[in-house]
Amino acid sequence: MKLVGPWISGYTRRVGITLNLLQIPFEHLAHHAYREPERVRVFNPMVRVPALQLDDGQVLIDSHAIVDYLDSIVPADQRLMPASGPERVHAMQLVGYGCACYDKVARYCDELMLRPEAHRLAHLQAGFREQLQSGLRVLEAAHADPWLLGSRISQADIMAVVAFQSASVVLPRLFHSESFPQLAALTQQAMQYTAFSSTLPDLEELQASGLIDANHGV
Ligand SMILES: N[C@@H](CCC(=O)N[C@@H](CS)C(=O)NCC(=O)O)C(=O)O
Repeated sequence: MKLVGPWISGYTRRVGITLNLLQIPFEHLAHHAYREPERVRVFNPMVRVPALQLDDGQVLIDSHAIVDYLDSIVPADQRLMPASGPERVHAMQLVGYGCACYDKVARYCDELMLRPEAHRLAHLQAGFREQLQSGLRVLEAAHADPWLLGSRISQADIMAVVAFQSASVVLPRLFHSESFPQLAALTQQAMQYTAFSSTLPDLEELQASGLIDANHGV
């Protein structure tokens, strides 16, 4: 399989962590949708990542569809989402908040990277920050013992960690271990796993994207 997209894309990172946790071998093509559109277009005419090319050449897009597919090809006891019932509903709620939070980080970043400062809308940026804070508070209140669904790691943990880490890099003064101690502890726990630590975007990648300056943080 080939996973297309850089780790700076939280949705690509979600798929990379999932592939790693499920021990599915893959080739990583870190093509960036904005910086290398022609390379991404080969896999997705909409020039969006992540895209996952299967060994038979078919391509799946959208992290939701991709992780659902990946769960379907591993034995039931390894899956990262509960199959049914109240546990699945709870997991879907948490994954929904994790994705929505990451979405706000991504939109905030798009504003920073793509729109010249003079044209940025302060109320839009403030709105993203408030929405992000509200969403992360929901995840902070979801008790992780040791993981959000209990004894086993799940998609809820993956997306909560991806969203919190991204928020704390982009807006470090708002999102840190004192304001969100539970999410910080969950992140620290997850980072013990190579699946998470090996997919962390490096500082140079973040600086090249214009998201953080040399002082690390905006
Ligand atoms: N719902 C999609 C969102 C994918 C997404 O927003 N990808 C971003 C990078 S994180 C991207 O490629 N943006 C370029 C674009 O959509 O034009 C998913 O879960 O995969």
